[in-house]
Amino acid sequence: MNSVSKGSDMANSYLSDETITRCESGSKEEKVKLSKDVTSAWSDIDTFAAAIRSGKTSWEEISPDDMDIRLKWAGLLHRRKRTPGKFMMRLKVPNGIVTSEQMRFYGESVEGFEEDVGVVDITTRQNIQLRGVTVEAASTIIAGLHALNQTSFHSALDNVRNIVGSPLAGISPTEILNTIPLTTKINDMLIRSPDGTFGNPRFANLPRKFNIALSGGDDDFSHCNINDLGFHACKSSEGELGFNLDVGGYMSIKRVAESVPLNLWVPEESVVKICESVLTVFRDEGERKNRQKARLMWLIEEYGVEKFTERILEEAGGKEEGGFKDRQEHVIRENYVRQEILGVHAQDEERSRVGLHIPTGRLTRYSCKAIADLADKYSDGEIRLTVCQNIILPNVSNSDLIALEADVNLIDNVDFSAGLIEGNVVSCTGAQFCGLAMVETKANARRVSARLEELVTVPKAVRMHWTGCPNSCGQAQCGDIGLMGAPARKEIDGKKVAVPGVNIFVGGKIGENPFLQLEPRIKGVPLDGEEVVDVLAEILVKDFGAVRR
Ligand code: SRM
Ligand code: SF4
Repeated sequence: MNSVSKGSDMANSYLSDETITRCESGSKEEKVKLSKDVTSAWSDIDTFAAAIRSGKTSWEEISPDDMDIRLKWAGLLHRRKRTPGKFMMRLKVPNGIVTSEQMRFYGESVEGFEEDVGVVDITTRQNIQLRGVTVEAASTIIAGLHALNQTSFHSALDNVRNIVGSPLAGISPTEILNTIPLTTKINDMLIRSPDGTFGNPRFANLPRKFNIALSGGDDDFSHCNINDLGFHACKSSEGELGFNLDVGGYMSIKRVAESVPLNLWVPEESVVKICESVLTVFRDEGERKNRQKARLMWLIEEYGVEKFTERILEEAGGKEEGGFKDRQEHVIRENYVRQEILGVHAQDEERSRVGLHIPTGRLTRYSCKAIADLADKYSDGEIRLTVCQNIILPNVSNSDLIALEADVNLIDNVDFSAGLIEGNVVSCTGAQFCGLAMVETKANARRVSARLEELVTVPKAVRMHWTGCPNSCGQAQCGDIGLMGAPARKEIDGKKVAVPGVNIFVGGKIGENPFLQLEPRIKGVPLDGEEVVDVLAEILVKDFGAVRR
């Protein structure tokens, strides 16, 4: 498997001759990936930056294969269509744990850029993206991240995306297992080279992106069902800690698939091993030609669930060897109620965790600094990101809560409390920066949710997920209400004209017993003006017990 004969470099040495042959006749992306070492992106960025700084070249002269594809290996996604010459830099933040120092650094990193382009986003994978980044700035930012024990490597192109864990890990009274040490170990296995530095080519060239999520308790804040690997915490019948494993969940234009359960329970100490094993099988056997069929689910279906389980156990050294067992029964506790993230909640007798609302996950250079200051003052410098694009400050002394609220109220775009509609909006990037978007999302999400708060009151939180196109980065199918960018028509001056619109999904569920709503209830609702607001208000009244104000 580790033959080096065809691959002329370290990265390709992890691909077998057979895989390299398949890549050679594979998709355009496979050829671009194969034509230069994975590790090149990690050093090219310094070379390009130095050349631009010294005036020897400009970003326009960098080859599009490097600029638009290979630099993604370093977490740099060129926004050629929306902000030419500027990157979005995606980081890796396992389990969404950020220090105040790192948060301050994010804000400082975008300081030199134009104000509306140089922003920072919390993503739907509990992660951070910096925007407006130029080639010259990128290499300095990467060095700064590395000095803070963080990286942007391995966050885009065909590798494992941010490892999602429970945002209440270690502080939830109902937790079965703390996901933080495990998300860190998986992340380290993936991105650190044997000498501990960032960048390890071993799983950097997969057939396609790969998502891993670990859930530490019944709430499943991590959305295991839409990840390629979803680990659900569950004690074995002997009381050992571990996880039942679900596989193959994903969303795309071509297909949205809920993960399928394996008859497999993984002890805590074999989690990294089973990740390595699945990734090895996926890397070596996954589809390399048709990118629409290159997600893990297609390989599982080729094998059949049982044979796939046998194959990954074989790769992991055997069932007994790793302490693996058949799937263990997990009974959800009686009167289970999913815990709330936003707001103030008891952590222990003296301390609280405080969930702060960040509208659509958008942070400015100012709010990054202000949040870092809050964390230093109130939460031992710790900040936790959530897949709902909000933050949690843990460990806040109960006697500090009033002062914290007063401080938060001074910060723009950070809310101590938010409405049941506005507080539960999730939104993908949309047309402001994303070249694939059919519509603008974040601004619309804010405008529409604010209007809805004016029009109706709802008895409980309603989760609205906005996504600018069917790739569903904003996970529309999971939302109580999902809005997906789509074509629409509107009568203007007596004529029907094409306008940006949304398809509206109703009834997705998260947590235990999740449900993906695959079919939109209403299609092609124009996004500008009041029509979309009226349609949503009607849905809120009919399906969610809303009352008109
Ligand atoms: Fe995504 C592609 C943004 C979570 C499915 N996604 C993209 C690109 C890179 C397209 C592009 O080049 O412009 C978007 C970058 C826009 C930008 O400038 O930010 C993009 N995806 C995002 C983020 C930032 C949305 C957000 O605002 O939070 C999320 C970043 C997560 C992270 O930190 O890594 C994001 N994307 C998701 C999710 C949700 C999840 O992981 O839970 C999904 C569905 C789950 C999945 O992947 O199975 C998702 N994104 C996609 C797809 C469809 C994948 C496929 O198999 O076809 C694409 C298209 C692609 O990869 O070719 C895509
Ligand atoms: Fe871009 Fe579409 Fe993903 Fe939104 S859902 S970030 S528009 S690719």
